[in-house]
Amino acid sequence: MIRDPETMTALLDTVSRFVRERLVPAEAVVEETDQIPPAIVQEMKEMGLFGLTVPEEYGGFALTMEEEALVIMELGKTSPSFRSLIGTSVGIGSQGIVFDGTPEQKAKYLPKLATGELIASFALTEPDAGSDAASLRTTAIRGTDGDGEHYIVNGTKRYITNAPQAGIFTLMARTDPSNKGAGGVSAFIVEAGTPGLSIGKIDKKMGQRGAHIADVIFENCRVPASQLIGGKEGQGFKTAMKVLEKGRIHIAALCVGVAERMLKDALTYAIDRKQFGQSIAGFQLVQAMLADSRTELYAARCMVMDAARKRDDGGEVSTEASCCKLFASEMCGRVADRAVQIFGGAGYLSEYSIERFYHDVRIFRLYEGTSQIQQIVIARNMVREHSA
Ligand code: COS
Repeated sequence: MIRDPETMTALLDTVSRFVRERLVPAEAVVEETDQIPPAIVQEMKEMGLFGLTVPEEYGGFALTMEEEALVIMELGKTSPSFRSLIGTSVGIGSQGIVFDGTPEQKAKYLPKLATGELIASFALTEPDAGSDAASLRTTAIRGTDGDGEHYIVNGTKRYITNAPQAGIFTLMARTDPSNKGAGGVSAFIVEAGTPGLSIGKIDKKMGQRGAHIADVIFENCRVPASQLIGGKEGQGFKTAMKVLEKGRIHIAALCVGVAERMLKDALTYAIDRKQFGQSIAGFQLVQAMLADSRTELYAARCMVMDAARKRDDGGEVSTEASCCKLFASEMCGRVADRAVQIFGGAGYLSEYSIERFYHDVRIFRLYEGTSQIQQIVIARNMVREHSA
């Protein structure tokens, strides 16, 4: 749903210009320094990009899913590290509060998230709980002392995007150790700097330099009871699943954006590059790679827009979100591979951006649910719907 086409066009133009004029020229610097230049982060804040999904009453743009997907596609046309900082905060990091937070929690955190004063992070995965998220072992045990009701949190979260930058973490922890399943899990807002919370070293990874992940370690970390999202125990896994469901459409939109950029670069290269006395874009075997990429990209874009509109209309989109994430992330991997092939030897050199994108996009098939998890969600829903 696009609420106001004129405002939306203006926003997309602004983001598109920012990507072209500020982010694309800074891609190499991010790669070299493993850091998004602070001046660019400041500009992102001033543009309101950290408030894309925050409700208007808390200072955000309150974008619909369709609008968010369009903005993320634009932001995808550059190094995905830029999107990682913004997207994790406006996406999985903050949406638990938007969906299920109490009015007090929303009033306290959402305005600061909207301005980017606070960056949000999502702490679900653990060393032994990845795809099987409900088996998480981090505990949050309720108690009372002279300072009131609180939870004592112990455990380690792994691969946590934005951990070093985060001002708050949406934490999933087990409040009922006797319940080893999803029903024993609750969600919390934990502020960075809370005694007992520490951040591990920044992990070295395959791509997306400048987007940082690290362990988040809780050692007898005392979290006030008021930080329990929604004020109800046992709801945390559902909050996480709702957040991830929306996140999967967001990531699929990102895959579309990045694939568009890679295909544009590959097409430009194919037209410029001369072999056997002509532009290689004139050779049918190269044309096949361009055409297959364009076709799959079109399909992914249509899927994302359809799922986003369905969600905006209040529809149940668990299956569609997983279909989008599965298809778009796999498509993006294929487009990256073909783009390297079109660039030939140049595609293997760091000098050309395609080498960087090839590494950057590999994570799309892994995070926010692997391709195999998406297949499981889709098939399970099919069986459930058939039985009903
Ligand atoms: N929206 C709302 N509730 C949902 C939901 C959704 N999209 N998906 C599941 N739930 C609810 C279920 O309805 C169920 O509630 P009830 O017990 O009241 O029926 C509860 O959550 C548990 O669901 P389920 O039984 O399906 O849980 P499983 O342990 O079988 O796990 C998968 C389901 C595998 C789909 C889940 O663990 C998953 O998504 N894993 C991947 C995690 C992931 O994406 N990690 C990336 C980390 S973030 S980068």
